[in-house]
Amino acid sequence: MQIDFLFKVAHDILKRTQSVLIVAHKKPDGDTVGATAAIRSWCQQKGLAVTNFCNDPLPSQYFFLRGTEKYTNDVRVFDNQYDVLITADCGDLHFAGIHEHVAKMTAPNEKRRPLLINIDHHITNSMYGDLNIVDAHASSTCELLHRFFTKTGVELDQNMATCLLTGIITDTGHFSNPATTHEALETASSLLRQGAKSHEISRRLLRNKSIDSLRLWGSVLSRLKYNEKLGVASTVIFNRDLENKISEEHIEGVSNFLNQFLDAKVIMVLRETPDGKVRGSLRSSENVDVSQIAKLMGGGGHKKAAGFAVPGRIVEDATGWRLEE
Ligand SMILES: [Mn+2]
Repeated sequence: MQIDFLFKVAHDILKRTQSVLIVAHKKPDGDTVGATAAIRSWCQQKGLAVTNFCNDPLPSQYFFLRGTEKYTNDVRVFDNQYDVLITADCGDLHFAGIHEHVAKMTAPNEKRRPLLINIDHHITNSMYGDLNIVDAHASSTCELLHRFFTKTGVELDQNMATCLLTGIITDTGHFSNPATTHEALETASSLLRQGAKSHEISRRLLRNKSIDSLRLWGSVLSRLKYNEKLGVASTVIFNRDLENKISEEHIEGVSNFLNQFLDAKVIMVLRETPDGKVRGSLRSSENVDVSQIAKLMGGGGHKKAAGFAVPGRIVEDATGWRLEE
């Protein structure tokens, strides 16, 4: 099978590599963090010089995974030279937040050009790498990475197993959404055998809400609207909600939460951002391909989970929400 061949090529390349830059996507989630932290551990075991970059600071809930405190968002790391650049869980380089930096590194006549390995499971992946290890059937990048490690004979230590399980648990919504395939469960099971700390993951990812953030969730939930004809449930988060010491990371997960507890065809959470944009987060549990809706808005993602960002703000009217320039 082709992907096994790609695994072998990537493994051979990394055998001959001395320095690696590993990139997690903007607004990092458990899958991109788990995958990049596992790759970091493995590269360090092999004695490589490793740098981990993420455009946004990592939410502190991930600091239990080894090496995550070393991630940097200092773009000067792109001034250095690397043999290989690996992106994990990044559908495209804009989503990764490194489009301009990579364009510079790969400009014609540029001698620093690293080899770009793209490992991902987004159906909308733009295949931007020199090597594209992309499988849209995988529940998570971490599941795909586990296959890579298994097929190439890499032994996982307890930390690596915990990193990979974090990604699977995140992208399957704690084994509740349609990404919960038998492969996802088999991978999780084998990771548990390899020592992954599942209780610790649940504690760090779930039981981490403050009273203030739960109150905010309360007001966001109280704005829920339901369009019966379309089967769309929606709610909004305004910029003013985020005043008073509540940081962005506390409202992550509202759309997943609704998807878990509400029987609607499509769930849409619109959220104003401080830089004058509206970010849409779409989820579906039925046969609606929300990545198509996201694409119409200039975004992307998976069939069951997708998103977009457009300039503007949210205005409430009699029938629902409207986006205004
Ligand atoms: Mn993912």
